[in-house]
Formats: sequence, C-alpha cells, structure tokens
Amino acid sequence: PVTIHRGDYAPLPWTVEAVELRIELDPTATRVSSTLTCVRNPNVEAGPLRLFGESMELVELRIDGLVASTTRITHEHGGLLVQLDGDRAEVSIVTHVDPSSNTTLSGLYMSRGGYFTQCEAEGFRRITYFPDRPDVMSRYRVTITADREACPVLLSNGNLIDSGELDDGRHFAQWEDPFPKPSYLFALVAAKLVCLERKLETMSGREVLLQVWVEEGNLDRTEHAMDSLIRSLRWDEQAFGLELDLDRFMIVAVSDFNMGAMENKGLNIFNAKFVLARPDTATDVDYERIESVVAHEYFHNWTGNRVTCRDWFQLTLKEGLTVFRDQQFSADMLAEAAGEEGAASARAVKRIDDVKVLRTSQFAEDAGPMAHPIRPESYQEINNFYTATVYEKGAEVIRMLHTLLGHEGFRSGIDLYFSYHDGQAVTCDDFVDCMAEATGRDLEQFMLWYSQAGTPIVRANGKWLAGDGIYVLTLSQHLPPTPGQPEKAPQLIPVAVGLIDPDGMDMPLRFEGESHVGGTTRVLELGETEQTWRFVDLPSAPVPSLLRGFSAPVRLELDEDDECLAFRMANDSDPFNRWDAGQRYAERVVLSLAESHEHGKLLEVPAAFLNAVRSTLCDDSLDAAFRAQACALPGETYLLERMRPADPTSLRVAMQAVFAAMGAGLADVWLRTYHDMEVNGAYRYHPGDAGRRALRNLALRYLVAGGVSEGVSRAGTQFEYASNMTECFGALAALVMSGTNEGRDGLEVFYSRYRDDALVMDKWFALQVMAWRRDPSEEAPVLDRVASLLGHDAFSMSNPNKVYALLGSFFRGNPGEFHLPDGSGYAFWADRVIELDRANPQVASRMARTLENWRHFAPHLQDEIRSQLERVASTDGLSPDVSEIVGKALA
Ligand code: B3K
Ligand code: ZN
Repeated sequence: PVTIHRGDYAPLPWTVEAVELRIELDPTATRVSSTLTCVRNPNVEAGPLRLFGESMELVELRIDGLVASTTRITHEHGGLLVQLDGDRAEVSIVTHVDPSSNTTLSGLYMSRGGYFTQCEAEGFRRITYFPDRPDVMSRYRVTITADREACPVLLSNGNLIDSGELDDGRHFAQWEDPFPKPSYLFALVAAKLVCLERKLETMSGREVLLQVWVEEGNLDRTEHAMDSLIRSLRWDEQAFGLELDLDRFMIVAVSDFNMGAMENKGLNIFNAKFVLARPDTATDVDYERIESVVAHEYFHNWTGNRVTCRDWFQLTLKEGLTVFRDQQFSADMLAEAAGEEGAASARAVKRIDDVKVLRTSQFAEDAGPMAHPIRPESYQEINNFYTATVYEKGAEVIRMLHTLLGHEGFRSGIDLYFSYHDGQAVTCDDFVDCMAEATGRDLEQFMLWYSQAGTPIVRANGKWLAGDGIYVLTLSQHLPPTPGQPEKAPQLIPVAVGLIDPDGMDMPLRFEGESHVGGTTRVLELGETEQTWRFVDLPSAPVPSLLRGFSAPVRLELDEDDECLAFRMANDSDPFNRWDAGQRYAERVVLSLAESHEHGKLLEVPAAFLNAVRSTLCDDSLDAAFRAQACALPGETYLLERMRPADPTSLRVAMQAVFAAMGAGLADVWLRTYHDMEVNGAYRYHPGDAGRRALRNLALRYLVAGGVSEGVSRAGTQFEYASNMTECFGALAALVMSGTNEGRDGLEVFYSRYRDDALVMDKWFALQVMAWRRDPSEEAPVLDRVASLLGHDAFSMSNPNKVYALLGSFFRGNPGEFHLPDGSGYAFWADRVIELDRANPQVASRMARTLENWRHFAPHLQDEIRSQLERVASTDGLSPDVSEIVGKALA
C-alpha cells in the first residue's frame, strides 16, 4: 500500500479553468466527453498535465483538437501525464464507463434504475480523466442525455440553461454552475423522480427555488426535509450573514448511498434515510437527524464549497467547522422551541447528545491503531479518514476557539476568513490565522490541537484551606502516546469551572489578586503541564464542578466519592455536568458489578445509586428530555472502552443486573412517569413532545427489563395502539431488548406491517440483532439470527443501509453477543468483511473498523480476533481501504 504524506503537497503545474462535460447515459456503456480548458500555473516549475483516472476505458484524447500522439502521454498507476506546450491548451477526452456494474457507489453508479454520482473524495476520476484534487477549481457546463422514459429528470449543479428532445426516445438537459468548484463537488442525477418545491426570498431579496426530489411514492415524506432546509437557510443568514448564492438549491434522496449525504454545489445528494419522514415511519430521533444533516450539507455551501480545502489533509477545515455550525443550529432550534425558560436545558440536551457521540466513537478512535490528529499527517486511503476525529473532535476544536475568543471574536474571525479566502482552496492554518488576526490573539500553541493525536487526560486536585477561605485547584494534563507520536507537548485547554456551596448554590468566583468577583463559571486556560489557581473569599468548602459544558475534548479525572457524585447529580447548576455526574456514578456501579461477576460474587446494585436516580426522575423542575438523558445508563459500547481488559460477557451480565434493579426497584416512579408523560393529540415533531416520548420509552425499557408485568403490558398496549413510529418502535424495542416472548411476537407483527418499507425494515433488522438474551444458557446466540437474516428477502448486501442496520448494529451495538467466547462471531465478521470488500470497499472498511480496538480485550478474545484479522489481511486483492485498517490494527 502507498502512503501519502501531508508534507508532500505541491501545487500542480497545470490547472483547469473550465470544464465542458457531455454525459450520454447508458446502463453499461455511458460515454463521457469532456473538454478541459487547461492553464499553466505560473508559480510552479513546468511539468505535464496530471490526469487521474480509474476503472474506465479511455477512448480518445485530443490536444487542441488533434488526437494526441502517444509520445505525449505517459500512463502511470492511477492516471496519465500529458505533455502540453505554451500557457493554455484545450484537452478533450472521451471515456466509457459502466455504471450498472459499479458496486462501489463511488463515481457514477445506478440505484433503482436511476443514475447518481458520488465524487468526494476521489470519485470524479472514475467518471473521466481529470486533475481530481480539491485545489483545482473550475467552471462546469454539463450536458446530460438519457432515455426519457427511464430517466425523465436530469439534474446537475447550478442553473438549467437548456433542455429538449432527442431521437430514439432520448432527451437532454444542460446545466451551468456559475461558481468555480473542485471536481469532488460535481454531481449528476438522472432518474424517475418527483419533487416538492418552495420559492423563497433570501435576505438580499433574491428569489430562490428550493426542491426536494424523491421517488414518486415518497412525496408525502418530504415536508420535514424542506422545512429543515428553509430553517437552515434563515439561520445562516441570521447567525453568520451568509446567503444562498444560487437561484436553485436541490436535495435528492437516493436509496443506495455509502454515507449520510453529500454537499455537491446546489445539488445535495442524500441517503434517503436523512430525507424521508412521516410520523408513522420515522421516529423523533430520525426527525432530529434529518434536520441536522440537511443543515450540515446546506452550511457546507459556504464552509466547504465557497471556501474549500487545498488538499484532503485539511478535511477538518470544512468538516469540523460545518459540524460545529450544525450543532449550533440544532441547539438554537431546540432553544427556540423550548421558549425562554427552557432554553438553557434544551441546549444542554443537544450538548449531551453530541458529547455522547464524541466520547463513544472519537475517544475510542484516539485509543486505538487509527488514532490521528484532526489534521492527519498521512493516509493510505482518504476515505478511511472521514472519521469521528476529523468531524466530531474537529468540531470540538472549533468550539474551543469559540470559547477562547468569545462569540464576537469568533464571528469577526469568520468574517475575515471569507473576506480573504472566498473562492479559494485553503488550509487549516489559513483559518486559524484569520481567528488570530481578527482578535489579536496568539494561537500558536492552540495549533497543537491540529497536529497531536490522542485524548488529553486532565487530572484535577483541590485543596480547601479552611482558615483562609481559599480553594486551591491544581490541574495537570497528560497526552498519551499514539501511533507515530510517542511524545507530546502540553496543549491549550479551556476548562470551565464552577464551585458549589453545601446548599447546592454556585459560589461567586474571585481569583487571588483580582479586585472583583467574575461570575460563577470561569474559563481557566490550562497551557502548562501543571497549573494552580487560587479562589478566595469562600465562606465554606466548595464542591468543584469542572469542565462545565464539556469545554474541551478531554478525559477529566477527579477523585469524587459516591456522595459527591450524587450531590452534583442533584445540584450542579450546569446541566451538562449534572448529567455527567450521574453518568460517572452509573459507570462506577456497572463496572464494579462486572468485576464482582468476574470474581464469582453476588451482584448487588447499591441502594444509594437507585435513590439518586429516583430523585432525578422525580425532579419536576427538570424537563423530560433532560430527565431521559440523566436516567439512562451510559451505553454499553462506551463502558466497554472504559473497561480494561474489556470483557463483554461480564459487562453484559452487569448491565442486565443494573437494568433489572433500576426497573424493579423504581417501578413505582417509572409507572407514574409513564402515566404523567403521555402526549395527547396528533403527532407533531416538537422537541417538548419528543422529550416526553423519550422518557416514556425509557420507562418501558426499564420496566420490562425489571420484569415488571404492568410494564410489559403497557409496552404491549403502546406497541399495538401507537399512532406514530416513535411510540410504536419504543415499545417494541423495550420488549425485544429484554428478550421477551412479547418482543418476538411483536417483531412478526412489525414485519407484516412494514415489510414494503425499506427504511422501516432497517429498524427491524437493527433492533433484533441488538437484542440481549434473557437466559444465554437456554437461548440460541443472536449470531445465529444475524446469520439467518442475511438470507432474508428484505436484506441485501449491496445496500449500505441494510449492511449498517444488520451487521453494523450487531458488530458495534451488541458486544455481549458479538464477542462470543468461542470466537464464532469473529469468524463470521471476517467472512463478511471479505465478502463486502469485493463489492464495496468503503462499506467493508467501516465494518472492518469494528474490531480495531481488539487489543483492549481480555487475552482469550485477543487470540481469536488476531487470527481473523490475519485472515482478512492475507486475502488476495484486498482493497486499500480494508488493507489500511487491518494492517494498522495488526501493526
Ligand atoms: N462531505 C461528505 C462526506 C463524503 C465522504 C466521502 N467518503 C458529507 C459531509 O460531510 O457532509
Ligand atoms: Zn460535512
């Protein structure tokens, strides 16, 4: 495998000013004719035009109209070098591609009879030969021809400038994109689709046309995506002064798609699951995800498209920033819906959701063989680097800038960024330089967040000097070694701190030497290996509340006893930390039970813990969404990473015990909560209602786990009479997760109701493979069910959503069943990875990653996993995608 290094970047000697594309679509022999206006780059040493190309047939290449002599063309691995003379040249290329057999879903491919493209990161080179790099920005004019019957709708980026009939039942459309763009933002759609459309006036008074394109039967599921798009448009105008720059903006839903969605200029292509929603088919969580993905892709129009990345190492420049923007947007939407009083809590609920993702996926990534800085130093396959680190940690890095510079400072930095770099392909340094210049702040040390991998550990120690009324807080930081980075320098870590008095109230904070009190939450800037702060004038010993709002992506270590955690669970004024205190408490309880199990001891859930949960659950001053988060146990996948060595079987036993104790021990309050939180009236997607439904579904989950018969019957009734998917699926999940007979029957009913609905079938697959066995000695392992579902009519290995639902959910979401002591789960895993890799390396690679942290497991499991990793690694013809993952895992 070839490794590409960040330091090797060099601009190309030739770039492309304009592209004229003619694409004659045909299932097996699509003809692509492209004419490139090539321009010599005056600042670069002379050299040939570099054209990347893969998996297609080169039919013809002309230079300034004449067929190029073979002496001018050098074929090299992955493309061509073409000798050009002078400063400008017109290069025309004809290629043939076969979309019907393109199972990679990268480049031009077919889905349900239609044609779609996916070009990020390097898919354009599978359509035509091109200098397929993000630093080559060109103007595109595109003519598409296709069979009118099969593909009545022909779309590409920008504006429609011409269309009409052709012979033989074909027709054409011509599109022109007024903005220069890198090839990864090119898109084409040709299919049988219908659309929902709206006209809107932008902030400067321009009329724009918004469209959501879907297959005919799905028009009644497009409204939410459209509303989300309109809200995104308005938010970017208000929050950042950024306006839609095109006359037309389109979203297209496609059933076969490798990831979530793609921000192609003016023509966003979406995985159907992030577009389609109707109350009876989509849950509250689906509605929320759709809103944020629509927003994310829309926001890329400025952060990503108008200003793009110079090279793929800079990916976080657009992704971290755009995730930060979509997170802020969602928080604002939730706060708006909650009204003034509930706004802070609503924002915290969003923050908690985001941090859960970060701590589960990104912290795990940082602790394994794929650990990399948000700006990686090298890669073998760029598609492997669309990671939680680049996206989620990248967003945390932007959030820290926002915290350090303040809202105004941050905003002036962004304004400067657009004023300097609009229309350019730039680097992360360019971005941070703008932040520094706009605010006058030195951000040199901050740049370490871009170059050092790993999750910093911040250790806190407090000392109370009773006689002086002083609290001395010492913070130290340590960044563990990661592959290729044995030693690290201290980073700049903003730590938001509050001190709580014995009555649970925040104390006013003043540092020694300060003349005034500066509020009740202060941001400490930890930049050294160890630093100390002295808080003065305190009337009594405080309880520290550190890293409020999760002000930095670090692991915080602090010695707190159970009482202290329960106290903060009940009193911390920072809702994030209130939740976090409960999670720390729960983690302690579950992991100590797992240890008890390993030592053959009896499992007892401490009454004090149950009481703490009871108080939270009964606290009516807390809104429902927050209570649902605060009373939920940490995810099993997260806890497994916290357990060393990781033993999924004993963790599962402990989880079962805690679930059961929380259900049975708190049955009265769960039943009351279930009753009190009922939502009446027709379904609407509203965060307030969603919070109540979430809390009710959580109640069912615990009650069923606790074997509370009234809970089981409530769940049965809710499943039967639910008027929306959130309630229907929540009840079914409660029954299935605990391995009840009612759950098994429910799955049958659910199947017969929704068998024709692909997206709902994904839920059906995912749920049953995540189920826990009630009695493992009596029941067949879930693995048997996963294996047999591979042959189910509704399943398909070539549809990524199906693979993620069935295999992804099992490998990642059901560790207690996947990691069977006899290793049979791993052999199954290896077979699937090898099978998938032959058709779709990107999907295979994602599945391969589910075992990368194998060295954290107990030794007997490690041996089994290693032999399967080795089996995959030695497979002939392995893709660079999977080979990079297993190679690094075994290194
Ligand atoms: N930029 C795309 C991701 C492309 C992934 C390519 N393997 C979606 C997004 O982040 O918005
Ligand atoms: Zn993105």
